[in-house]
Amino acid sequence: MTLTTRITTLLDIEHPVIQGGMAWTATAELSAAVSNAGGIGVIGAGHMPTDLLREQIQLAKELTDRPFGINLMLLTPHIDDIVAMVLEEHVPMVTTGAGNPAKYMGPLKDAGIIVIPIVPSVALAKRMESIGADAIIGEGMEAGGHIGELTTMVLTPQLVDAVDIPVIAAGGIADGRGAAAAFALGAEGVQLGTRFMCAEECTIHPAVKGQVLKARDRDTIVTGRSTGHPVRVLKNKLARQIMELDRDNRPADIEALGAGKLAQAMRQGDIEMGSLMAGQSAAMVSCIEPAASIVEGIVGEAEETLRRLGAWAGQ
Ligand code: TUI
Repeated sequence: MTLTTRITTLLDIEHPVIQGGMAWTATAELSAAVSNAGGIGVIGAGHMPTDLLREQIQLAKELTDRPFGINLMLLTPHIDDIVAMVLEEHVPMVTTGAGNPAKYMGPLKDAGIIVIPIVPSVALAKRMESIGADAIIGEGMEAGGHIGELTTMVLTPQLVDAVDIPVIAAGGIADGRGAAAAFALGAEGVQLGTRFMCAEECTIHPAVKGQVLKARDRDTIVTGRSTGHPVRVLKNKLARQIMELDRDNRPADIEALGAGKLAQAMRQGDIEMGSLMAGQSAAMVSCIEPAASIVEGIVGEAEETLRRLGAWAGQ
């Protein structure tokens, strides 16, 4: 069995497995490794300076001949510069997060770039289809980082019913069983972020990988609801401080306290006062292994699950 879908055809990849474009986490090394394994890696732009991101793109091009992507984080103040650079670099694909990418759709499409917006709702998905998105990623609130309000289980089938372009499911998927479930809901691809944090090629600080490996079912929390940009993180001292500010409805203080904290965790390894963005599926990540093993494991387990269900239903 091979999991061939409109997503594998669109992106010219072997497996419908997308690695989430996590800021300060999904670097060129990780993304190239996922692409080389037959999925597609996505470098997280986040708030990264434009020149540094350009170097990451150039490094990814050296490390893989296969397609890879960039995630554009639309809340970053210098997003116009980043998009201009991405157009120059002829990146094969972009995903967008944390906003509406309408302003950039025309230029990106004109440059021949495949555009896949991440959406938390049906309304935004329909809008993205109407302005020319090639596919959409529906991200449930099980995911790490900035999230919407719906779960993957209810968002995915509604997106599949609402649009004709292919839907990729994200949020809460960490293995082949989750991928098979997403395919059952009508998704044609899956995006995983948290699971890839513990890939060998992921360059985040080992202390953060340790926290993901240690995480249990209730170890994430959604902080910053009062800011209008809720963020799921692993519980730590910073998360507790932000929760207190949330309770006192002090969004400006949360923005100030949160500034730079993602890099502080992922690059410097500050697991107490850094922002440990990760999804609920952290509890399902149990070892550090090469990205290729992760991709192959997910695909193999998804195929096995689908075969088992097929045999069961056929009885
Ligand atoms: O973007 C993400 N995850 C992220 S971005 C990020 S950086 C950040 N840090 C602090 C506060 C806010 C952001 C960390 N993690 N995932 C994709 C995603 N996009 N999830 C939800 C959305 C989204 C939300 C609203 C997409 C569009 C949207 O549209 C609102 C509108 O303008 O219509």
